[in-house]
Amino acid sequence: EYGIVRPKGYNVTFHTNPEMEKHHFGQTHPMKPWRLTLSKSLIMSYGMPYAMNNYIARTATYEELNDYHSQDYLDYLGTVLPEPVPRDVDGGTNEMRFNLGGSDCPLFEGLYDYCSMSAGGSLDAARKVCNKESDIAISWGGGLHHAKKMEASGFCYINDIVLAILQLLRCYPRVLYIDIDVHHGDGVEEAFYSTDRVMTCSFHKYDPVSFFPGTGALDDNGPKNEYNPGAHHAINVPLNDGITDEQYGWLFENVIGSIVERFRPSAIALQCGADSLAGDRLGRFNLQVQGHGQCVAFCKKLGLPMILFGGGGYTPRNVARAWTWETAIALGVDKKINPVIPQHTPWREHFRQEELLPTLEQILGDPKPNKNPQKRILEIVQHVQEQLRFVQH
Ligand code: ZL4
Ligand code: CA
Ligand code: ZN
Repeated sequence: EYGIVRPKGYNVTFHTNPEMEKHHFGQTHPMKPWRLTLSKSLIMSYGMPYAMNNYIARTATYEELNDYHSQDYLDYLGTVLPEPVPRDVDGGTNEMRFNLGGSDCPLFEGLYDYCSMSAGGSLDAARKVCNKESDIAISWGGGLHHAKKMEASGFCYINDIVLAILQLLRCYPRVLYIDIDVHHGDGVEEAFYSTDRVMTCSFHKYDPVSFFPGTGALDDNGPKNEYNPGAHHAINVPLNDGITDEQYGWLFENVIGSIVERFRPSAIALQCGADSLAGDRLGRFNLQVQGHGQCVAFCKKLGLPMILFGGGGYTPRNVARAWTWETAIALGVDKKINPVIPQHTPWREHFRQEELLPTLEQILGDPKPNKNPQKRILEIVQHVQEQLRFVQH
């Protein structure tokens, strides 16, 4: 009666590399790879590994990274050392060229290994989905959506998502990329700006002046010219501080519902950045674990092969809660299928935060005033539907 039941005829694969989690960006840097360890131990404590196939991710090879990233960038990434001594003129120039070594993208011990493990997990996930060995493949160590072909950006050095989608395109005609990280998924959008085989859709806090990366306006829909098949294949949902589960869920279902109807994707890549949760150190939204997970549940119901990526998330206990809940959703949280996965957010054993309530309705952080008028929410859906009229298929 107890114990996790493996859903019949349905495979979830889980891709991690425990070595990745040991890397450090530096004492006070917000990106903490150990949040992956916290998430995994919570997932394990519910016995979820019994319900899925678990793989230690390979490290991606140079050639695999080179499927998107340029050789001179990779060569430099592979040789930089984290010593804080003054560099020669050449080294300094390359760091500027590739945006490496600043406070957002520091050079740390084992940087190249860290990057190839993150990419390895997402590539393994994509391959399992490609050869139909996996219905939902999970890579919580991936989701690094800001990295560019020749440049690091916003804590991201290698764009594992782009690499995984390139893999999916070998076996699926059309891929829908969805991004619920609080930041704009600019790197993935840029990579597929000129193809109609990938549609990208990011939901994010948008403020061109004061919120990173400053791109992703409602009318940023891909370069519009008659020679570009990728025009109208970038969808952006710019939001303001304090959006709630109700508003976000309504928007998500309308926007993604309309996209799926029009674009008819054959696979989904979903970036589940947990910095869109309330109480995140860098985030601005008011989403609860329930609302964040609802997006995963909605995508699962579409019945398409899917990869779940991690991403941002800077309050580790909340990251672990969300990704644990979303792993459970991938497995099917229906009590009849998985009687031991509780319908509430776990807390007691893992977080000694007495003030937090043990229910999903718990408030993860101080709620922010909601600066998203209902009128604007409707305007966004209307704009998206107008864009989609240009999309063939
Ligand atoms: C930090 O405390 O907005 C980095 C970054 C390092 C340690 C000590 C250095 C103190 C917040 C952020 C100086 C920090 C100055 N340390 C950081 C324009 C900025 C230039 C850099 O979730 N300063 C840049 C990037 C964003 C900027 C967000 C989200 C990734 C993802 C996917 C990337 N960059 C202003 C900030 C700290 C730091 C404290 C920080 N950086 C907050 N927001 C940014 O989408 C994984
Ligand atoms: Ca986003
Ligand atoms: Zn983010």
